[in-house]
Amino acid sequence: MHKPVVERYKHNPILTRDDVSYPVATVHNAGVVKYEGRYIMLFRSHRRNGRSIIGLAQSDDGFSFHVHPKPFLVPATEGVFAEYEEFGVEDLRICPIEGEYLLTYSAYSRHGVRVALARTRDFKQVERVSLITQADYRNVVIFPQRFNGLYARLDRPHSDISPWSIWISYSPDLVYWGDAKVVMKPVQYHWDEMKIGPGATPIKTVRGWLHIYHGVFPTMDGSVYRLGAALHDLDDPSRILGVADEWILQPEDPWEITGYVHNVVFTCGAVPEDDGTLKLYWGGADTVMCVGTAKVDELVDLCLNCSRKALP
Ligand code: BMA
Repeated sequence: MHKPVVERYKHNPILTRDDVSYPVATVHNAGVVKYEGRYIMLFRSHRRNGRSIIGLAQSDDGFSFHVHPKPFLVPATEGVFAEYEEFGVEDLRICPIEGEYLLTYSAYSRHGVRVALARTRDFKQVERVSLITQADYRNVVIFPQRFNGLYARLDRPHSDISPWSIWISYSPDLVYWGDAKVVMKPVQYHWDEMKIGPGATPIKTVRGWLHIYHGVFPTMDGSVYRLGAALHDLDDPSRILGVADEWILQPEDPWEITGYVHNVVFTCGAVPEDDGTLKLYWGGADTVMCVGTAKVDELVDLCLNCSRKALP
C-alpha cells in the first residue's frame, strides 16, 4: 500500500472524555504548542448541555496527555465578552509569538459566531484582549511572526454567494484588523469544493509557511471533513506558493468515521519538531483527539510539486 503522508499514531485516540474528570461529552479540535519543553493542548469539549468549553492537557512526549482537573477557558460572565460567548467557546488555536501565546477561538452567542483573541504567558493566567471579527467568522490562525511590524492572520468568513474561502488581514495592535484579501478558494468538484478554512497555526520552513487547513465535500451522506496543505511566501504570506492537490488526511479510523459528527478530521494545531517532522493533532468525528506525524519536507513538496490553483 502507498505510504500515507500523515502516519497515524498507533494508539489513537490519544484523548477522550474518559480522561476528563469534569463532565463532558466530547474532547476534540485542540490547539497544541510546546511550552517549556512540554506539550500543552487546549481542547474543546461539549458540555452535556451541548455548549462548548476549553480544557487543558499536558504531555512530555506529545502522545500521552494528562488533563488538568479544571477547565481552562469557559464563557465570560461579565464584560463585553460575556454577551458574545454565551453559547460557548470553541476550536482554540495557539500562536507562540514574542514570548507570549495568542489564543484565538470561536465565540458563540445569539448574535452568531465571531472570533475572540486572548493572551497568556504561562497557561495559567488568561487575559481576553479583543473580539477580532464580527459575525459570521470562524477559524482564525495568527502567523507566529510579524510582517513589516504587523500581525497577520488567516480567517474564514461566511458567504452565501461564494464558497467559503480563506482570507488574510493585518493588525498593528491585535485589535484593529484590515487590508483584507482573499488568498485561497475551494476548487469545484474537488475534495474541498464546499468550503475551506484555516486549520493549524502556520509553521515556518525554509521554503515557506506551511499551513494545514480543512476542506469539506458534500455527499448524500452528509459532509466529509478532510485536511490539506498550502505553502505561503515567507515574506508576503498573502502570496501562496502552492496548494497540495490531494488531501493529506481523511476520516478512516472508526473514531473518525463515527461520533458526535460523522466523517470529520479537523485540526487546530501542529507542532514542528527539531528532526524535520511535525506532530499533527486532529479531532476525530468531533468526539476524540488523535495525533499523527509527517515529514515537513514531504508536505512542502506536495504543495510545490503536486499543486492546484490557490484562487481557481
Ligand atoms: C465546523 C466546526 C468544527 C467542527 C466541524 C465538523 O463547522 O463546527 O468545530 O469540527 O464543523 O462538525
